[in-house]
Formats: sequence, structure tokens, C-alpha cells
Amino acid sequence: MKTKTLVDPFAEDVTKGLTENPKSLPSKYFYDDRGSRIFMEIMAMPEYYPTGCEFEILLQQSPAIVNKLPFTVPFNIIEFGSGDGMKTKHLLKAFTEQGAPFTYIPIDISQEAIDALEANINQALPGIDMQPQTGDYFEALTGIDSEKPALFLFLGGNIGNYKDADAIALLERFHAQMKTGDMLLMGMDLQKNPRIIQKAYDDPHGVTRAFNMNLLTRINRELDADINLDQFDFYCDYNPQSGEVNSYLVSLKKQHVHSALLNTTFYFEKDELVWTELSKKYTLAGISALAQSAGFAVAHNFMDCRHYFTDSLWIK
Ligand code: AVJ
Repeated sequence: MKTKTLVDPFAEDVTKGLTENPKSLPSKYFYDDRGSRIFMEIMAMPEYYPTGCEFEILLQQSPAIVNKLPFTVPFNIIEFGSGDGMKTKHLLKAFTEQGAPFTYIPIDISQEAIDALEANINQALPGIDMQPQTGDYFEALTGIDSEKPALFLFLGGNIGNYKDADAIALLERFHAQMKTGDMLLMGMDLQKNPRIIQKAYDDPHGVTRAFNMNLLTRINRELDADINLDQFDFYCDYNPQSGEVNSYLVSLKKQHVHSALLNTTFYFEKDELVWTELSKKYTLAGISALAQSAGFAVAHNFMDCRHYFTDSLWIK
């Protein structure tokens, strides 16, 4: 057998995911430039309620969130995956109005997002003390003044993409970076009427479908592959007993696809699934249990008026 040296993590993960049984592709690869634009379309759909819910929470309850924080001395607000900062600015505004002495440290892998964030925040809150970082969350943390108390932000419901064991592992890494009394504000989607959740992912506009199919387009482009998009479908399913939305690409026939870059052929059976994403929905009891298993306690849940979503405040 010929051995290959693969350096590109995308190439490695695609090779592994399309060779294994059952097949899968990591959802983090949704977010190339085109995928990020499709995700913005998802957030603008009326069916995709989480964005509006978290916006409502931060718009209306930021003063209450600020009141729950015990910090009296200068502290850091460290945000993982800040994006363009359009939601966080409401929270920062409440801190500013209370005269709280903070430094805002947003971290994102996308330079484009950090540039947009700097422009947005500087316009909305001129004079704010801000130290944006581009790159890996944990690498960015090594350069931060860790003496100060800190509020960590992990918003948007991204934790829902992690299987339980992986979520605990990530939260334990956050925990290891935090001091006793530091706090973490976690955006988490809640279990609710299953039809509402099903519609948010199996949307009638086909935007979520395009979001998933874009993974195949990305494989064609970056790995020089010959996937025919017409021979794949998108399927997703919410299971209200497990609280999981699972998304898949489905091979519509027995076929093979070839990547010239990898010099590899991948084989698909008719109706074979490629698992692409988990979007976990929580109960308040499940949130407490998750917090505890990573060494945190829940201080408060800030929910929208319909109780669809929570910004859950945890303390170490
Ligand atoms: C950005 C991970 C919170 O899982 O709801 C939206 C991504 N996937 N529609 C989610 C997503 C399909 C989203 N998160």
C-alpha cells in the first residue's frame, strides 16, 4: 500500500470521515467563506429562532447579567468565537453604563470577523478598552494578563455541536484556564416543541440544505474531487427523547467519487449516510449536570421570554 503524507487537516479529516463506517464529516468545516455567508442566511430565517432569542436576552437582560457579576476590580471579558460582535455589544454597553472597569478580549479564527467586530464596537462604544485576537482560542489565551478576574463568553449555542464527552473535554479546558470565582456565560438552546426545532433545521427555504451541500462543494474545490451534487441529498432529524438534531448527507445511488489531490476514491452505497452535524438541545437539569461534570456551578439562567434559549451563567 502506498503511504501518503497529509498535512492539511481538512484533507486528513475528509479522508478519515469518508473511509470510516459509518461515514461522517466534521461540522467545523461548514464555515469556509461561502459557508459563513450561508450561515448568515440561516440566522436571518424566521424558522431559525436561536439568533433572535439570544439577541433578545442580551438586549433586555444585560443589566441583570452585569448585576450577577461580583467583580469590583479591573477584569477581563474574554469571548471565544466572537464573530462580528453584534450581540455582545449590548452586554458591553451595560458594563460601560455601570462604570465597570473591563478589558474586552474577543477571539475568533476569522480575521474578517475580527475586522468587522472592531469597526462595530468602536462605532457603538467608542473608547472601550479592546484587545482583539485572531486565531486558536487556547493559543490566544497564552498572551493574556491572567492575574485579573475574568468573565468568559461562549455564545451562540456552539457547545451544542459537541458530543457530550467532547463538550466536557472542551469545558474542562476552559476550566483549567480560569481562576476560582471566574465566570462563564454559555449560550445554550433548550428543548421545546419538537416541530419548532425540526423546522429550524429542516427549513422550507433549503438554506440549511445548501449549508450542508456546501461541504461537498468545498471537497470538490479544495481536494480536486468530482462529486456530483445532484447525487446527494440532505436529511436531518430532531429526536425529542435525546434532544439531538442530527444532520446528514445521503448518497442517492451506489457511486464512487475521486479526489485527484488525495489520489483516493471513496465508495458510497445507495442511501448511505454521511453524518455532518449534531445540534444538541438541553434541559435545565442537563445544563446543571454538564456544568458540574466540568467543575462549574450554574449561577443563573437568563432565558428569552418564550424560554427557547438560555445564556447560562456558570461560576468556577
Ligand atoms: C452555529 C452551531 C449554533 O447548530 O444551530 C445552524 C449551526 N447548523 N443550522 C446550530 C447550524 C444548521 C448552529 N450553531
